[in-house]
This record gives sequence, structure tokens and C-alpha cells, in this order.
Amino acid sequence: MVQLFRSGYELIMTHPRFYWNDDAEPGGEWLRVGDRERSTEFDKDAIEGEDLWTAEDEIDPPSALISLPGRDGLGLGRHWHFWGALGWIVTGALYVGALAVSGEWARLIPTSISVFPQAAGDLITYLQLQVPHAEGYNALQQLTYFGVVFVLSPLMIVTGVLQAPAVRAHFPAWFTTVRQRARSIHFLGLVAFAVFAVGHVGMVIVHGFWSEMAKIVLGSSAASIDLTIVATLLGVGIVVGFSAVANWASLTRPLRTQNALEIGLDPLLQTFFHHVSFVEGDDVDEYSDFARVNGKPPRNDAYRNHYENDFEDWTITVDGEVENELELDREDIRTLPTERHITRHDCIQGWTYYAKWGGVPLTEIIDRCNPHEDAEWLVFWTLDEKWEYSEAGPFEETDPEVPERYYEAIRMDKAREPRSILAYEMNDDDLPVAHGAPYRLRVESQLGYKMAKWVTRIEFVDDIDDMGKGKGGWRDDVLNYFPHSADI
Ligand SMILES: Nc1nc2c(c(=O)[nH]1)N[C@H]1C(S)=C(S)[C@@H](COP(=O)(O)O)O[C@H]1N2
Ligand SMILES: [Mo]
Repeated sequence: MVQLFRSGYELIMTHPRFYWNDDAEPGGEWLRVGDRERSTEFDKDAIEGEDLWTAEDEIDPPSALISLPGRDGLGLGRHWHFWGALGWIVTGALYVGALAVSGEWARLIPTSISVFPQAAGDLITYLQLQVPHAEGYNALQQLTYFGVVFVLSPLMIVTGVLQAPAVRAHFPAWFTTVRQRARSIHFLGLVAFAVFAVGHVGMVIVHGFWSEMAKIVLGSSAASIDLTIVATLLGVGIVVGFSAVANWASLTRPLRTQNALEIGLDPLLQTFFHHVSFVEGDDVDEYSDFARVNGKPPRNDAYRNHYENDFEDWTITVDGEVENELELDREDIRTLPTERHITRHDCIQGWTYYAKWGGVPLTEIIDRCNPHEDAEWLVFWTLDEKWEYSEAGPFEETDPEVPERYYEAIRMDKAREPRSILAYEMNDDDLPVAHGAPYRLRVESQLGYKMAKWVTRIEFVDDIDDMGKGKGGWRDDVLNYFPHSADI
């Protein structure tokens, strides 16, 4: 639970605002931490500008004392959160199973409606600063434990899973256009768990700290007090020590920590969330008034020249493990079939918006270049030098393993989904500079960071192990995002 709280806090602070609907409009949040409201009126076709801001400017990096890993570590925060969730679900399943087979369930599950008036009576007793008399749990305890185990916990699992873009891609819209609601309720669940934890420890103190601790850690109030103290301190020590080691490893050795945490987890996420099936049809009828941006427009001469030339001579190079290399100019791409759809954009940070996209389905390109049988990945290379990240110096100086330009790799099965397109239209207009003009990738079952903007080249490769740090993309390499299972 401590791991879930701490990593969850990291995930919240990466977009510390909560909304009730998936337009996630700036200013429309019901709860916001920090005072970073910005105008939505900036020019999306400007190549640079004073008032251009991205969602990364809204991050409030938390302290590593509270957060896991702290200091703006969303990528590893997610790894820890998913591992925490896995451990918590396995523990919970064993607990509920043990309750069922041992007959102890009767302690938790109320069997009579009279539990409510009794619980009210218990509450009054507590408020009079007295402890209610009861065999085993009193009615208030029973109701609380029942609520935590059988209502709150399943709610946290459901609202956690509902935030994955993969879920939206595989279920009908009425069920899934609720990412902000799920995120908000998930947060309120966290608050409920925190209130429960504080209340629970408070009650342990009220009922007699060491005798209650003896029941909790050793199973009997008659156990020796010395043994209870040792077992309690040991338990607390393990949690604190584990937290310290987890923070230290994440902050000083992020790549090794990422590799270690991927073991088991990445295959598991792929199994549950990575499928080719796709629900057809639009999610909603209308697109959002405002779409957030992530990644600032390139500032290099190559991009600037194209920009000044209205992108007339921009081409898409298709090469790598293919039979026919292609060089597609504007004319070529406009004569290929067009796919248009309105769908939700899901950033890993937690914000969303609806937009209408138009462009050429990747299958059209794949069928024309005829990739070799072993070509498993499509790598999208861009003109984006990520200048806003290179204040410390060019990447080849600070970290020679990071490619100079933003890139993201997509698996063949994802590329072949009907709504995977190389987009050149947004909201019935030309794609704006801020959103990736003249071409950007859309893969609607994945998170935003996979959808490279300002694309110039599609390279087909057998595997991605030798590219960059081998994580399958710029943000995957640099920010420790999940490499293969970007569907959650
Ligand atoms: N070249 C490039 N593409 C990029 C990024 C970037 O920084 N550079 N950011 C990604 C992230 S994290 C997100 S959420 C989406 C945001 O798309 P939008 O700016 O069109 O809303 O773009 C993705 N594509
Ligand atoms: Mo993102």
C-alpha cells in the first residue's frame, strides 16, 4: 500500500489536476494543485512563441521523500505502481480466498440489516470517547472492513484499468469515454484509503496499541509484548527500507531499475492489453475546443526551411527491411486513400482531448513497400531535436546512447489496425505545426508518446534492441516509459 500511495502520488503530480470529462479543458478541472493556468489562445501554427506551452510545463515534480521515484519520474513511477498493484491484487486474492475457505468471512460480511443501526450506535459510543463492547469486530468495524475489501478495492482495480487506452480501443464508447472520471474516482479512492489507514491506526491506539498490534502481527493479544515490539519494528523497518532502496535505485540507476522492473511485468501487460481487435466507429461526435500539446516544434534549420516553404517539398522516406523503398511526396500521399475519425488522445501524463484526424492508413504504405517477413517494427523518425530537453547540452554529449532526433517504434500489429494513420489533417483543417505538421502518427490504441510528430521517415526493422537504449523510442529511452506495452 505504501508503494502504491507513493508511486500514485508521482502519477498525480505529473498532471496535478482532475476533471469530470475527457475534454480535460484547462480551467475546467474540479481540483488543481499549483497555480499554472495558461491561456489556451496561443497560435498553434507558430514555430516559436512566447505563450506556447506544453503539458510538460504543468508538471509539479514531487519530492522523493513523499513520492516514488520523485523528481518528475513518471516512467518509473508507473513501473512501481503496476508492480505495487500486482502485489496488492495477489495479496488481496489470497486474503479473500482464505476468508472464504476458513469461514472467517462471517467476521467481515454483515448478515443482517441491523448492522446499520448498530454501527450508528458504535459511532456514537466512539464519539463519546468510549470503546464499544463487542465479540470480535463491532458493527462499525465490520461495515468499514467490508467496504474496504469488497467495495473500495474492486473500485480501485476497475478505475485503474479503465484509464488504459487499450480498454477504450476494445470496448464500446459508452463504457470507455470515462478516462477522467476513472482518474478522478481513482484519486478519491486513494483519499478514502488514506482516511481508512489513519482511522485504522487511530483505532488501534484507542483500543490499546500493543495488545492490538499483538493481534495484528502475531495473531493473539496474549503474545509477548517484546516479541510484538520486535515484529512491529521489523515490519515498519522493511517498508521504510524498501522505500529508500526503491527511490535510490530509481534516481541513481534508472535504466537498470527499469530493466529489472520490466521483467515479468511487460509480458503480462502485453498479454492483457495488447490485442489487434478494434471496435470500429467514432467514439464521440464532436472534438474538443482545445487540445493540449506535448513536445515543442523543432527549431533546427531543416524544419524551419520546410516551414517557410509551406512543407511543399517534405517527403516521407520508407526504408529498412522492405522490398521496395519509397520516397513519398505530398502528391503521392494525398492520392492514397484517406481515413478520418474522431477519437480521444490519451497522454501518459493523464490528460486527454478529442480530435478529428485524417490521413493515410499505414496499411496502404505497408502494402506498397512490401516489408520482409521478419520486419516486426515500424520506426518513425522525425525532425524533432527535442531542444527543450537539451539545455544541459546536445544529447550526444550528455548521453551518447540517446538518438539525436525524436523517434518511436510501433509493432506491425498496431500499425495494421484500421485507425493507425499517418495524419495530415486535424479537426477538418491542415495539421497545425504544434501538433506535428506536416505529418504525425496516430495509433488510437496506444498512449500519446508513441505518436511521433514531424515525421520524415518510416524505417522497418526486425527488432529495436540496438536502437537508442533499446526501449523503442525517445521517451521510452530517456524517460523510462514502457517499451512494448504502450496500451496502458
Ligand atoms: N516529435 C515528437 N512527437 C511527439 C512528442 C514529442 O515530444 N516529439 N510528444 C508525444 C507526446 S508525449 C504526446 S502526448 C503527443 C501529444 O500530441 P499533441 O501535441 O498533438 O497533442 O505527441 C507525441 N509525439
Ligand atoms: Mo504524452
